[in-house]
Amino acid sequence: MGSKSRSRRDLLKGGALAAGAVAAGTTVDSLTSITPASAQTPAGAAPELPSYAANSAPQIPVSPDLVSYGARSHYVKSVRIQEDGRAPGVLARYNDFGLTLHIQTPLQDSIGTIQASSLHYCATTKGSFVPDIDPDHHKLMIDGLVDRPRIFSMADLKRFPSVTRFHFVECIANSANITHKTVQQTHGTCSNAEWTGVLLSTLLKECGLQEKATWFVAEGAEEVKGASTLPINKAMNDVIVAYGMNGEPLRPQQGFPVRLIVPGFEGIFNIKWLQHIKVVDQYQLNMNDFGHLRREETTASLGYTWGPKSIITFPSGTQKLPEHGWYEITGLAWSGNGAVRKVEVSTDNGQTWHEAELKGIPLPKAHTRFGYMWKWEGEECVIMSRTTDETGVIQPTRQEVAKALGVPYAPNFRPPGTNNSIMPWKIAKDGSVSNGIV
Ligand SMILES: Nc1nc2c(c(=O)[nH]1)N[C@H]1C(S)=C(S)[C@@H](COP(=O)(O)O)O[C@H]1N2
Ligand SMILES: [Mo]
Repeated sequence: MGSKSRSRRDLLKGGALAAGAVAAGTTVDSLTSITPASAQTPAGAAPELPSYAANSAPQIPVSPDLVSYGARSHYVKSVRIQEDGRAPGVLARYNDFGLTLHIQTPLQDSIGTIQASSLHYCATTKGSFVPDIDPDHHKLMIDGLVDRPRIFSMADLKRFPSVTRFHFVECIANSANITHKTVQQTHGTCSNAEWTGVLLSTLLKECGLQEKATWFVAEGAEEVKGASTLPINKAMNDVIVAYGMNGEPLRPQQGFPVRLIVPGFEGIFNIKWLQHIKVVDQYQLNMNDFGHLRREETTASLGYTWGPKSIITFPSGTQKLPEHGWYEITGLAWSGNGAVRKVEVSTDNGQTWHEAELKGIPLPKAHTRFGYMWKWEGEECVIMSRTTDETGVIQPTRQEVAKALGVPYAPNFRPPGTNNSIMPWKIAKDGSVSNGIV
């Protein structure tokens, strides 16, 4: 090794790499130990970097389409998939993409915390077609137990003070297919985005909420009118009537032109193509409530919130570690109770836990990316992560959930409501990763 490359190594050792590793609670011996052999510059040799000079190498032609609306590189292949049925390989109820059903986001390829709008998961409870709504003609009616029933146009909604917040949306069906192979199949019915809109509390104050109000029913504009009943205190807390997503209007599959974002609650409450909000004084069973949620009024709203949850996205099911050495175990953590306080990673099947580095400031009811630097020596092992949220609640193991419910534990155990249990991934001696439950 020439002195030039050694000094570069020392610089990196004392600098960015070492700092990152210390934050993650590990030590890095040298650059060689963390950098794959294939990525190192041979000593003394001038680096050969490909050139993309005009006329001599591939170029992306500038088309009017690319001028008006950009596109990702054709080298990037990550795509959503239609959710499998409960048995692997069996497609869920509606197998026509014209009818939206459960479409899962490719979490294994996710970067950072925001899901690109084109890759956001998508769910429609009763398999209706996506309505093609002209925003200039769309109306949102608020009536029921209010002093001044109102009908708002999209332009009306945009005249109120707006909020812009990051929140996850997660279908109750997420983690239902917990024994499937990939993280997209087991956890891909959850995404995080930046939502912009007006707080529902602002609109309800405008309409004059009456004292008897205890619940509200929110209804979509589509054929089957997805509707849910929600507690009025949630409406007055942090529910958003959202028209913006990731810097542009909502996508049709996400409820264009306007939807509810109900932070931390089960996905089904985030009513898309929002058309009608009726304020009422008793719990009502609607299309989405019936057969999906607990039907007993006093306990109904208690089970609406997602507990602390996390999932390792790399390395995850069907991926492969190419060689021994350093890797960043990374994934997403969130909680419907508030912000993530701590994420821990175990590489020995839950016997010992190490605090992971949180990437950025954890936001309430939103995804937080975590990372943990780990040196894999080729041993067979089980890796997993767990979240503690700001209320102090810790993500449970699957066995703990079964015990709390008083049912015997089996690998295919599925809790009846929200499933926020710890997900293990198994790493074999050859580096291949598989579902750690089965
Ligand atoms: N109008 C309407 N809103 C709806 C639904 C629906 O079927 N109709 N599905 C709900 C369900 S089950 C979920 S999980 C979320 C999914 O939101 P997304 O498709 O933007 O990911 O929307 C909810 N909002
Ligand atoms: Mo859902």
